[in-house]
Amino acid sequence: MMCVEIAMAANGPYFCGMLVTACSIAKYARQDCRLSFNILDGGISDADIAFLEKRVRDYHPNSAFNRLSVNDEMFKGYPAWHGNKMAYARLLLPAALPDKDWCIYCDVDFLWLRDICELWEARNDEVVFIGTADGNVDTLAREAQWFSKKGFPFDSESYFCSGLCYFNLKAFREQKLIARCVEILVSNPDIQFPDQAVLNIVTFGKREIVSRNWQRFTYELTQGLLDEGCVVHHAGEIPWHRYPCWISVMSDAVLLWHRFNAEVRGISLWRSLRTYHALGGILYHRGLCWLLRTPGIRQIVKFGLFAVRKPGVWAVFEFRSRRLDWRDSAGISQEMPVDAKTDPASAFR
Ligand SMILES: [Mn+2]
Repeated sequence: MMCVEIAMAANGPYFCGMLVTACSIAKYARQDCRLSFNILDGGISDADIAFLEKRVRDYHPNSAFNRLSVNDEMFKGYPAWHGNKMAYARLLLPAALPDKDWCIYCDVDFLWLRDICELWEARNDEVVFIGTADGNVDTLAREAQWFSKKGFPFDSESYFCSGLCYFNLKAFREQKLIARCVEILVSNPDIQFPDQAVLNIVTFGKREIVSRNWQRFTYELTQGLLDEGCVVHHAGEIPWHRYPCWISVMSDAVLLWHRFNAEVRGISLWRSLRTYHALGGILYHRGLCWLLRTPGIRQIVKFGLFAVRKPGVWAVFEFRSRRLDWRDSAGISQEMPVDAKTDPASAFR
């Protein structure tokens, strides 16, 4: 039987993300394969791990768990990323899983709506790494500049986002690529996207790029993509994170995550939202999203902001509200087998 090796890393505050990511993998994976979850644990409680194992097995009984302890001390001397160093945990995988040849690593701000076994079958021993093109214009521009300043080769078509890393662990060990990553990290404290940049450097010319449906940023989501089946990455839009900024909107992609979280935890959608967000925050950020989708109000806000010479603020609004329409996303949620009494959708009906 095929056994899919999966790895994820989290500390206590990110456990809520890991739970949703792991359960979504389990839910959409076909049943005639084995799922092996390697949990890089930066401080998760035993009770949380037990709950995760139980819920994952409810979706996919043939699942196994391997808990590996990680701490920030291991990454001394590496530049910090958003205040913590758990992003580097993925660099431990070739050594932490010495008897495994391949492994799919993913961030814990993911929602899988596609069968991971299909990606597992894309293994290709000719390459050391499989990823998806990043495609974010801003990231590519910044990285192209930094790479050329440092003399590293760069190609925007194959520059990948490290939220999803499909490692050929055997090749990484044989070619000692992690040692090379560490060397680059320690000698370049001005690196902009630490783990992502070094992995792009050491795998250059030796990687395969697969369909971006294996990693779609929330701002790209459309009903068509959800129908095809894709993997959602909440980069820059963490569903359990409070963004205090007045121009933040609570997009439909965030509600989609909460809907799934509600299903996993057996609570209502509203309860899921309230666990992480203040009432005023929900009403304001969700209200803003709704207002900006109303064409007349859109025009007024746009006109007003241009009149006071703030086209940049308008651009941010437009970018953030250009996300999947809530009514369209009802299609996908109806496919989730949910008990009528715990149906998270009922909160908004
Ligand atoms: Mn992420």
